[in-house]
Parts: sequence; C-alpha cells; structure tokens
Amino acid sequence: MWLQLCENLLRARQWRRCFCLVQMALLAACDGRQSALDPAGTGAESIVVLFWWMCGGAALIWVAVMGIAVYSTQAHPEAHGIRSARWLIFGGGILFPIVVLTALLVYGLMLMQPLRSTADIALRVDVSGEQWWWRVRYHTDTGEAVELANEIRLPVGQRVAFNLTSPDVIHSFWIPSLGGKVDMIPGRSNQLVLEPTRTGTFRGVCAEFCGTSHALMAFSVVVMEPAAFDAWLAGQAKPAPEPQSALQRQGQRAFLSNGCGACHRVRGTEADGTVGPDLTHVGSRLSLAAGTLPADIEAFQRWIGHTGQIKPDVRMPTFGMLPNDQLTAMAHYLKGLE
Ligand code: HEC
Ligand SMILES: [Cu+2]
Repeated sequence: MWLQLCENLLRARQWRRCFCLVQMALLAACDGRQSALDPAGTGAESIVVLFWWMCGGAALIWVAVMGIAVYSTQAHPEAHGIRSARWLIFGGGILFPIVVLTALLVYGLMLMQPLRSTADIALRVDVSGEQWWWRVRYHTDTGEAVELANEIRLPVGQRVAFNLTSPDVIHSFWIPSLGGKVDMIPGRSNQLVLEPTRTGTFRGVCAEFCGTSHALMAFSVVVMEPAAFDAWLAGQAKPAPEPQSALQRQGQRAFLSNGCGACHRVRGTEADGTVGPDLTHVGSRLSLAAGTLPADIEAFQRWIGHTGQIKPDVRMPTFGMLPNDQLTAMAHYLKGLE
C-alpha cells in the first residue's frame, strides 16, 4: 500500500511538472513583442481567431479519428456490411474534407477582405529590404521624404499602407504582433495594410531566407499616440544636430575624411551616400545594424571596428585599421546625432 501511495504521489508530481513546462512554453511563445498570439493590430487579431478555430477543429477531428481507430480494433468485421464501410470512406475521406476545407477557405477569404482594403489610409511608409537591413521612408506633409533604418514608428488606431520593395533578393516583411507577412520581391512593389490597436514596442523580422545574415535583420516597431508620433516624425525630418563637444567635432571630421559619406547620408553635412542607412538621427535609434547591437557608444565603436565579425557578409567594410581614438570620436559623434 505504501509503495502504491508513493508511486501515485510521484506520478502526480511528474504530471504537475509536465503541465508546468507546457504552460511555460505556451506563455513564452504566446506573450511578448514578437508573438502572433498576443495581437496588437487588426490583422493579427483576425489571424489569431482563425488560428484558434483551426486548432479547435483539428482537435475535434483528431479525437474523432482516434475514436474510430480505437473502435476499429474492438469491432467485429462481420458486424459491418461492405456498404456501410464504403459510406464511411466516402463520407469521412471525401465529403467531410471537402466541406471543412471549403468552409475554411471561404472564412479565410472573408477575413482577408477588410485587411486588403485601401480605404482610410492615414499614412504611407515605403520599406525596402536590403542585405541585411531595412530602409524605411516616410513622406511628410511638405513633400520631403524622411529616411531611416530598422525602425518603424506608427500612430495607434490608424491604417498604414506599406509599400514593400527590394533591390536584389527576396525578403519577407513580418511584424507578428500587428499582422501577416508579405514578400518583398525585386522588380515589384507589394502592399500591406496594418492597423495597430495598442501602443507598445514590437519586433519585426525577415521571414524569407535571404542570405548569410538573414537572421541578423530585425527591426523595431514602436506604436505611439498620434501626437507623439507627429512630434517624432517632425524631429526626424530636421537636419542632423551640430556636434557639441570637441570629441564629437573630431568624430565628425573623422567620419567625413574616412569615406563614410560615400555610403551614408547625414542631412546637413556633405555626407550624401545612399548605399547604407541614413545616419542623420542614428543616435536616437533603438538598436544598431538591424537589431544586432544595442545603440550605445560602445556598440557604435564595436560596429565600426569589427563590422564583418558582427555581421557576416555585411556590405560595409570593417574600419578596424583606424586608430582607437578616431573610432571613439566617431562613436561619440554618431551617438550625438539624435
Ligand atoms: C561601402 C559602403 C559603406 C561605407 C564606406 C561605410 N558604411 Fe556604414 N553601413 C553600410 C551598410 C550597407 C550598412 C548596413 C549594415 C547592416 O546592418 O547590414 C551600414 C551600417 C552602418 C551603421 C549602422 C546604422 C544603423 O542604423 O543600424 C553605422 C553606425 C555605420 N554604418 C557607420 C559607418 C561609419 C562610421 C563609416 C566610416 C568609418 C561607414 N559606416 C562606412 C555601408 C557602408
Ligand atoms: Cu531578408
């Protein structure tokens, strides 16, 4: 009796542990800034509804199939005529899937309809998938385009149309918390409409293998109150602030004399390159190099001195040959570009 009691207890604890693990895995997967199951946009909300319907339906079908399988091990073959067996195959194997899949298709198409509508678009943002970062362009009221990289800010409750392109390889633009993903295909311009429903910071990723550093191209999505968004965009539209300290001025000279301006633009200076990200307000970004590094001074310095080690196959040369004081000065200059 004691033995049995112990065994039962042990089993109960194992079950509980197992349950805990499953619960933790589910919570980790469902929560947070990159989860399609914790929606923060109308698109993601439709997807999550469809997901749960499909999960529920799949569970029901699984139970039914298992029930039939168990029954078939118990039943006597003589108890069923060939006609009823045929009916089971026709009904369960052909009729039932046709009905279920057609219903799912119609339901899915109905969910898509409002998502694709281009009515009431409040904001248009161009995003281009580069190797391996995201070029983001806003069009302001004055008609001037504001470019930045790896960061998208949106006003809450407004429909935004993304114009998605790529200059060379296929990427896929995906913000799981806000909605579905859409491919960026060279020579084409695809459209995706999203409508964020709550403020917060979310994470977007590339969902199509695009080369060596595919896993190192993420971006931040910040959903803000409309007034805060307008203020942010007005700030981004301004030219770069002048360097304040002697160190920052030294950094600006180093930046301009080492050829960084051939690939990078800093509005308000002679640096006017477009191969790499626009650095006019790089000091205010939430991350560096497409979510690869934090955006602090040490990270700026590490990036410029160890570029290829941090991001394999990156399209920026490593400037590790520059003396340390120049790297430090450039890092201070860039961090000051807020
Ligand atoms: C040949 C073109 C080229 C040159 C020259 C170049 N860069 Fe870059 N740079 C790039 C590209 C491309 C990226 C994007 C890398 C990525 O994230 O995949 C980049 C990214 C960066 C970033 C990160 C920007 C962000 O928003 O994440 C910084 C900072 C930077 N470069 C600074 C410099 C500095 C300083 C120099 C000069 C010492 C320099 N770059 C020279 C092409 C260049
Ligand atoms: Cu990609």
